[in-house]
Amino acid sequence: MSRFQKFKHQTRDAIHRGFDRHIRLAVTGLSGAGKTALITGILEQLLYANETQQLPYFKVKQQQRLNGCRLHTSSNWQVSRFDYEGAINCLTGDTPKWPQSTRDVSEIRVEVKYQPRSGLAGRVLDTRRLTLDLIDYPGEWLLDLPLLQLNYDEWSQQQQRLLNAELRHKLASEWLEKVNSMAIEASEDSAEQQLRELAADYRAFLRQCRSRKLLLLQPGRMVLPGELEGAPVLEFFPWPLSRPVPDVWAKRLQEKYRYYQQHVITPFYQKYFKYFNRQVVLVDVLQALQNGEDHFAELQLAINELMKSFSYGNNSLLKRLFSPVIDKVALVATKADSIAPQDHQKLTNLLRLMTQKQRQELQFDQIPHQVFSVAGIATSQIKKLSDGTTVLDGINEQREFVRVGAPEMPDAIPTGADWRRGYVYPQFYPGFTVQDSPLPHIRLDQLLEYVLGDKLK
Ligand SMILES: Nc1nc2c(ncn2[C@@H]2O[C@H](COP(=O)(O)OP(=O)(O)OP(=O)(O)O)[C@@H](O)[C@H]2O)c(=O)[nH]1
Ligand SMILES: [Mg+2]
Repeated sequence: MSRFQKFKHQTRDAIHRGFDRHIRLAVTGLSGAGKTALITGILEQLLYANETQQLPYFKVKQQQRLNGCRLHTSSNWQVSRFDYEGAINCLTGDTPKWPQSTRDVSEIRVEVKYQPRSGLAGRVLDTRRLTLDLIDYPGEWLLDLPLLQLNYDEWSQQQQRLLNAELRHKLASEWLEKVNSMAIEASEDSAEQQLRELAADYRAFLRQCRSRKLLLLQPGRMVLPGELEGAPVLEFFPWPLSRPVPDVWAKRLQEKYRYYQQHVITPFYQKYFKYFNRQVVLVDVLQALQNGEDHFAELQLAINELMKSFSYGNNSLLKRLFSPVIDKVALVATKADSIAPQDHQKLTNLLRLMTQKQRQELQFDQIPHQVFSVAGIATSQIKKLSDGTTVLDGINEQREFVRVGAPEMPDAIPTGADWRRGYVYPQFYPGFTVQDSPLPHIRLDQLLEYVLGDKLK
């Protein structure tokens, strides 16, 4: 992009922000939380808004003031466009499947053209435009953001606390033993070689954690390196023992950690995360219930850490022009189509309980926030059988029809006996064809109204 074009783009973005018509929505969620599916669902509903009866709560559509929506490449020309068409092809192809886990960053811009509600603005201007920017990225990389606020020692202490949990400790045992027993070499070259070896083992441990569905895995690039595969910047690890780091290692580990903060996390944060002004925090509560107590606790910790990485505040005009802050937050439990509709309220309540601390802080800062249960792409159908039981019909990975009884949904955070009994939720697969567009969803209209509605008046 030429300097002039870039200036033009930036000026236009600043003007839109100034007139309150530019939303950069942070879709925040760990790997597998449902970011890509939700973004696809949002785009699908917006593009088809005027041709569907699926959006009863999206007022601009209900009041027949929506002219339409159009997709554009984002103003950041160095980033790939979010492959909405590819995602829909996946979901509706010959063998429908979920889009793959995201491997890199992509962005997309939606232009929403609408008529203002009657009143002065309605008479003076015929149509207005709202731009909505959405960014998709690998969930693994999100967990690097909290590291920006921790030095190496603080990070190590946090990781040591995590290693006390039974499952992690078991998975780390070989690595811990190796760190503990390695004879420290005096020469710098040998020390470097030792750290490289221990970092490779730490990475193998992180990957094992991942395959056991643990969530708080840092540094994120070790789990999914992208273009950093094999780069020396990844040759570090948190110090896991209670005795201090040997001197010859300490300097190197701290240096690498700082380098990672400055050259990997900071640019990622500055490029994508700094300018958000609205946020949707996606949480896969059902998966965490199914995976058990340790996972559930890690998920709560991860949400807490993540939300510390964003700036919340009152988005005054001045702030909006120069350094936008998040002025509204939706906390969203995803994949609500995996349970019966009469249990959605319980799912919402559970997320409310899980995020009590974060909500109190938002409340204190007077940031509007609300909790939802949604499905970006709804894959099941609810049926009431003649004997009164409720079942969910869907398709499994082998594309076979499956019918399951409504799974149990706790209405409070489970306790010891509940965890021992455990929870199981169906994992449905998409079974759509191109004729099914707009694809079904659950409560995306309420979410859209909450996130965009006040800007579409
Ligand atoms: N039933 C149901 N399953 C969903 C829904 N959204 C996502 N899933 C499931 O969750 C998986 C992960 O969803 P993604 O949207 O890829 O998650 P993500 O947050 O983008 O994950 P990363 O790209 O790895 O960061 C999908 O492959 C589906 O199996 C939904 O609305 N309903
Ligand atoms: Mg994704």
